[in-house]
Amino acid sequence: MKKAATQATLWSIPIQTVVTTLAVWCACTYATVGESASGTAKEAEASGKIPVILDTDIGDDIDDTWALAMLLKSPEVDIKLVVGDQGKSLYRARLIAKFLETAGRTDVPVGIGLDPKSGDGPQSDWVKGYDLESYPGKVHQDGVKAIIDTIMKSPRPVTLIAIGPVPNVAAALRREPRISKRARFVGMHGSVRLGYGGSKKVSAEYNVRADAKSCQKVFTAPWDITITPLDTCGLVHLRGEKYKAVRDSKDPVAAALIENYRIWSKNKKQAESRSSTLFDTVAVYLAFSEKLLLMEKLGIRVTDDGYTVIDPAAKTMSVATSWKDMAAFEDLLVRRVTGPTAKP
Ligand SMILES: [Ca+2]
Repeated sequence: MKKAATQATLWSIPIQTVVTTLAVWCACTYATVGESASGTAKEAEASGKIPVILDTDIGDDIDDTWALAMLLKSPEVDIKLVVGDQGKSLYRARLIAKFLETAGRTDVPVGIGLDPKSGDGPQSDWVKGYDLESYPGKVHQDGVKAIIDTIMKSPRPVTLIAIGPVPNVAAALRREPRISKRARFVGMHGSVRLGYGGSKKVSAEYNVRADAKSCQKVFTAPWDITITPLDTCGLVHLRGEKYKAVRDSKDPVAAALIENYRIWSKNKKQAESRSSTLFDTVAVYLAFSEKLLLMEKLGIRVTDDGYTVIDPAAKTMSVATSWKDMAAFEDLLVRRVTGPTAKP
């Protein structure tokens, strides 16, 4: 714990310098884009879309599949890459690729995360017989390199959305520390004042606890960090008419999502009446808006056993600590998931 606090203190010294550097870099980048941009950059600027990378442990909890569906339906973002994280990398890459293909978005590259071991999980029946080599788009064998290259080559700052443990992101920072000056980090991580299920007892939240060392690396890097801890993301479910609207939607992405949920769910009855907790969808929302949430600037320190502790000496980040309007978020989620897939 002491070590983490020391690291945070060390980082706190150059933060002003980093902020200034980032501001100058952004200004320069936008000037370059405005003056002599390529067609692609010009289009991106004209559309105003936010370049994003999704780093996901899709294939364990089902909420990542909901998050990917929401991301694909969000016109505010330009999806540059989706990478599987935290082991089982081929299983995760196949899930991502088949889901993107279902959405008609094979323009989106897929990255294979670290530790390319075999192994599968509760959605493996959905990708049974699916060959990753048949994916018409780009598949990066080295997902960490793909994260680095995507960020370093982007003419605009990239938003890196992480919705699982973060070994890929920590490895990317070790290989190329400059990514922290060209990207901002948005994560579903931690438990600040509430634990699982709205409990008053904080938890060592899974995405942090599963690889606390990597989370410490990511949470002390000199980039802009925004997180949704359990305090907000741990409260989101769809029930009643809201859930039925997704369950009965004829949209191919919504249908694939529900098919995955039925395969994943141990409680078949539940899959017909309500969603599980949809933690990761809130991180997707924070990539393009904060309107429905109360955001606080807090110093957050990650302990070795996976807790996220408020510590004024630690790096300050934007933390979604409570909802202004969770019902409006649920309505938006339903509209997005059942609505049209966003165009590239
Ligand atoms: Ca996840």
